[in-house]
Amino acid sequence: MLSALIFDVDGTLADTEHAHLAAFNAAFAAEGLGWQWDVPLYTELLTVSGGKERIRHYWQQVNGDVRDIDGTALDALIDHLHTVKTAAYEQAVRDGSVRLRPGVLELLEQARREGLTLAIATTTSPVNIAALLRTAIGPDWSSYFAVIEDASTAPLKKPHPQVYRQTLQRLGLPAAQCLAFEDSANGLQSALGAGLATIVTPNDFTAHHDFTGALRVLPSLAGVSVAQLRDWHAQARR
Ligand code: XBP
Ligand code: MG
Repeated sequence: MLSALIFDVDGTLADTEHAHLAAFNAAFAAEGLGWQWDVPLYTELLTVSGGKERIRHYWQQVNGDVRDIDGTALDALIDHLHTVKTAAYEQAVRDGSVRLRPGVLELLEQARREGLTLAIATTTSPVNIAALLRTAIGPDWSSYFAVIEDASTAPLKKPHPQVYRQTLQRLGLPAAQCLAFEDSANGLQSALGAGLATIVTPNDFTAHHDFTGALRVLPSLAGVSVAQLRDWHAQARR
């Protein structure tokens, strides 16, 4: 029996990564770092989940073995850059620069009407979720989701399964009664690691990823009904 749908945020509920990329670059410019990430580089960097982890990964790439600042100074720089970036991203989302992907809102609404439980399992920051969904769904957006696990509650980032395991634990449901929705290989591995059948809707940043193990790989959730999900879920359980 299908009881709950668990959604990733970035790239799945909405194509957010272009806005994240612009926000990272705005933060680097504001700090005079002379860093400018382009789409090909960001596509690579997205294999590192988590904005802070991504900045640290890039710092180590460009600084190689140079240890010109000690660990605490680097931590402080990364935290500051990420704070500036998150504020820039929030503003961009508030300005309406990010839309939910096709079929997402319809599916969320239909799932609620049919009594399915909804949850979020993401590596992004909580402020980003609120900014995106307040704009896309409205002020009552959080009432849609029984459980939200994010970067503030699950520090081990995807592909680690922690965020999905904690979501299932808080839902009080076995993985077998749920479906996960993801856009990336890291996300798929994280959901599979928690035992979840997973539907993948790739985007421009992740179309080339390996989605072996996905229950379905779809261009989007447009036209996907709860009945269809129940059918796919039942097939997966056979
Ligand atoms: C995608 C991520 C996040 C975003 C940036 O999250 O890995 O790091 O790219 O957001 P999801 P932060 O699990 O929703 O696909 O800078 O807040 O990390
Ligand atoms: Mg994602």
